[in-house]
Amino acid sequence: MEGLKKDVIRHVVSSLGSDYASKSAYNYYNALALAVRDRLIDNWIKTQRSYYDEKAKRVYYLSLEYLPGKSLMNNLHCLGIYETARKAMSDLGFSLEDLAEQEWDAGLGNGGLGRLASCFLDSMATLGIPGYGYGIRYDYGIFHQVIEDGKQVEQADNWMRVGNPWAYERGQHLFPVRFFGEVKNWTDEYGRLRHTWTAGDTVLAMPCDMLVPGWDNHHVINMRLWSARSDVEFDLDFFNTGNYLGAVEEKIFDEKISKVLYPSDQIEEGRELRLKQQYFFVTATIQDILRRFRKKHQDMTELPQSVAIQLNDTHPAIAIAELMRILLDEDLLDWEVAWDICVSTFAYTNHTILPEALETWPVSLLERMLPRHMQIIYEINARFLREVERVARSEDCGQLCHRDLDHLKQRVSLIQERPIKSVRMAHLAIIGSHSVNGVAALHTELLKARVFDDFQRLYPQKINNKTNGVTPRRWLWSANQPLSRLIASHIGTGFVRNLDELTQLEPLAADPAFREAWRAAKLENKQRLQAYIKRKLMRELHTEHLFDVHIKRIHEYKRQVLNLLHVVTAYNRLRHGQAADFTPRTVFFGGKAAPSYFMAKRIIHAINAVAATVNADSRVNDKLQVVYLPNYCVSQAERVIPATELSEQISTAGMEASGTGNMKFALNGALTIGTWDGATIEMAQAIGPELLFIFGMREDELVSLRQHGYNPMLYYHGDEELREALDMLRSDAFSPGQHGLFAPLVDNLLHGGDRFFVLADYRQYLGAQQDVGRLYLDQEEWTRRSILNAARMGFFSSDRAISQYAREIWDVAPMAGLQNGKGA
Ligand code: 26V
Repeated sequence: MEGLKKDVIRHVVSSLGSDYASKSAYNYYNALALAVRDRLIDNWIKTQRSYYDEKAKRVYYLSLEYLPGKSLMNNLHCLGIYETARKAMSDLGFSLEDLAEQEWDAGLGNGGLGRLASCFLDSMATLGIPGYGYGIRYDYGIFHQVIEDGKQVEQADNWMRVGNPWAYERGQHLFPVRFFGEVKNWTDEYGRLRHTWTAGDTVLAMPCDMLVPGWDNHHVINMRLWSARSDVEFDLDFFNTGNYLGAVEEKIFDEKISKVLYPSDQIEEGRELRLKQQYFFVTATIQDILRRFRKKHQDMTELPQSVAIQLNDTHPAIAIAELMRILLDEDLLDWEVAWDICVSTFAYTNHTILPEALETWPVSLLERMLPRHMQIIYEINARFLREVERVARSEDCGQLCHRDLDHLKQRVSLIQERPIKSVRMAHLAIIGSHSVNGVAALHTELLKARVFDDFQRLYPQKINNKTNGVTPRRWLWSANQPLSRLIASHIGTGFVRNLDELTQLEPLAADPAFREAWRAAKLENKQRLQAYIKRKLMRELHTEHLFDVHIKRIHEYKRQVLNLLHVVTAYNRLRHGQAADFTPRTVFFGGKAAPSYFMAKRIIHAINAVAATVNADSRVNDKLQVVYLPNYCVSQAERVIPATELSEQISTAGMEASGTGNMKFALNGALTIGTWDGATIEMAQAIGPELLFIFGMREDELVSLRQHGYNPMLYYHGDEELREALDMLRSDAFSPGQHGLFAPLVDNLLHGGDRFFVLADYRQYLGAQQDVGRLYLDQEEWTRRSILNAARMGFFSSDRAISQYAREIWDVAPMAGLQNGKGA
C-alpha cells in the first residue's frame, strides 16, 4: 500500500505538475490511474512478447464501436489491488468511490453492439486468448443526453477534454490512408493484367492503445483505437507555397474523420464521412495486422493459420476488399489464391435483422472514394454469380427454370439496383467470410430461414450461432459488491472466472437466512441508487417500492410505449379506486434516442409527460412513481442494474437479436418480464420459464397474424382500458395546453399499422404485470426465484461466448500457463 501511495504522490507532482498538498480529486484520480497503468504496462509488454515467442495465432476484433465505460474500478479489481487502493486513497484523504466519479465514461458506441465488443475484450484477456480490439478513437463519443421540458437535448460528449490517463498515444507510428485517386492498369511479366491505385488524398492514422487486463492472470491485451492526423504538417511544401491558412484548413478537414461517433443505430444513413471512417479504420488496421504478420512470415498463404479477423457487423466489411487489393496489387497473388486467404481469415457477426439497419453504399460513392475497391467488389460479384449459376444448374431441381435463377441472382447479388445502385455490405461480408454468426438461437434461425435464406441454401455450413454473453467481472463483481461478497462468502470467488459455479447457490435458495441476506444486499443497492437519484435528480425514491426498470436505446421495436401504456393503465386504476391490491412500484426508464429518430424522441417526451402527471398526483404517488434517468450510459447501468427487481425485456418477438441487458439484470437477481425474443428465450430455458414472467405473441404467431391481416383497431375497440389509455395520450391529459403532442404515437399504433404489435400484446402484458405485483407481496418466494435466476446464469458469461468463438470460428487456443489464472 505504501508503494501505491508513493506512486500516486509522485504522479501528482511529476506527471501532472501539481502540488500534492492541494487535494484536488481530479489530480488524485488521474495520478491513481497513472499508477495503475504503470502496473499494467509491464504485463502488457510481456504478453505481446509471448505472442511472438509462441508464434500464437492472433484474433483481431474489428468494431466501429466500443463502450468500455470507466476503467479505474475494473482495473483495480482485475489486478487484485482494490482494497489496497481503497486504503491508500483513504490515507491520502479520499474515498475511492468519489475519485472514481472523476473519470468520464468512454462512450465510443451506441449500445448493445459496442458494449458486447468491450465484454468480449475483457473475456479474451481473462481467458488468455491472443486478441486485439481495433476501433476508432472518436473525439466525441455518444452524445450526452439532458432532458429539458421533457424532451431529449443532445450535448457534445467531449470525453477527452479532461484527458485520458489510460491511453498511450503513439504519434511516431503513423499509417497512411488514401482516398479517391484513380486506378492504372499494367501488364506483368507473365502477361497478366495488373492494377495500381494511385492515391488522391492521404490522411494519417495514429494508434492510441488502451490496455485491457484479464482477471488475476497477468494477461493484458490491447484495444488499439485510430485517430486521424493530417499529413499536411509532414509535407513542408504545403506550408512553403505560401498558403499557410489553406494548409491549416486542409489539416482540420482531414482530422474530421475521427471527430464524432455516428449516434444512430438500426437506421442506416449512408453518409460520406461515415464511409470514410470505415475505410480509414479498416486500412490502418489491416496494415497493422500485416506488419505484425510479416515480421515472422514471408508467405501470405500462411495468413489464415496466424490471423483470424472478426467483423463486428458489416461496418468494417470493406476490409474484405482491402485485403484482396493488397494481396492482388501489392503481393501480386492470383485471384483464387488471394480469395482463399480472405475467406479463411474473415468471419462476420450479424447483429440485427431490421431491414433498415442493413448497410448499403451507393456504387457512385464507392467508385469515387475507393475506385479500386469498387472494381474488386464487381469482380467478386461476377465470380460469385457464376458460381451460383453453376451450383443451381448442377442441382437437380426441376422447378429451377431460368426465371428463378435470374431472381435468385438478383436476390444474392452484391449489387442492388434500386432505389439507387448500391453495394449490399452484408452480402460482401457473407461471401468473403468462412463463418457468419447470429447472436442468439432465435436470431440465427431467422437469419437462416428469412434474411439470408438463399445463402443458407448455397452455403449450409456457414451460418452458425454464438449466443451473446456479458462479463461477470464488470457486471457482477465490480458493479455489485454487496451481492458478490455474499456469494463469495458461501461459494468462494471462483464464479468470477467460471460463472457456472453460481449453480452452487441453488440449494441456498431454500435457506431462509440466505434469502434474508440476499434481500439485504438488494436493499443496500436500492439505497445506493436512492442516494444517487437524490443527488442527481433531487428526487426521493421509496425503497419499499418494487423497482421496475426499462433501460436501453429508445426504439419502437423495444416497445417502451407498451410499458408506458401499462403505467397509464395502472394510473387510471389507482385514480378510479380500482386497484386496492396494487403493489407499490417505481417504474424507471432510461435510454437515448438517435437525434434524427422523430418517433423515439417523441416517446421520451411522452414518458416524461406521463411521469410529471403521475408523480404530481397525490392520489397515487405513494403507490406509483415514474422516473426518467437522463443520460443512460455504462456507468449508470452499473448503478441501476444491481438495484433492479424487475427487468423489462419486452421487444416484439423476433426483433431483438439478442439483448445483453437482459443477462446483466438476471445475473444481479432481477426477475424478468419479457417476450419470447432474443437471448431471453435461452435465459428462460436455462432458468426455467416458470421463474420468469413470459408473455405475448411468439414470432411465428406474429407472422401468421401479419399474413391474416393485423388490425390494431380491433384491440382498441375491444379493450376499454386500452382505449382509455390511448385516448388520454392523444388528448392533452399529459400535455396540458399542447393538444395532439403525442398524437403521432397513437396514430402510429392505430392508423400506421402498429408495425411492432404493441396493441396485440397489451392485454397479456397487463396480466403478466399483475402476476409480478402479486408475487412481490410474497417476499420469500420472490427472493427464492431471484436466487435461482442468478444461480442459473452461468451460460451467459462472455467467457463462454468467447470460448466458442475461439474453438468454432477462430481456431485459436488460450496461451499456455494462463488458463487457470496462474499468471505467466
Ligand atoms: C447500425 C448502424 C446503421 C448505420 C448507422 C450506425 C449504425 C450503428 C450500429 C448499427 C447496428 C446496430 C445493431 C445492434 O446494435 N444490434 C444489437 O447488438 C447487440 C449485440 O449483439 C444485441 O444484443 C442487440 O439485440 C442488437 O440490437
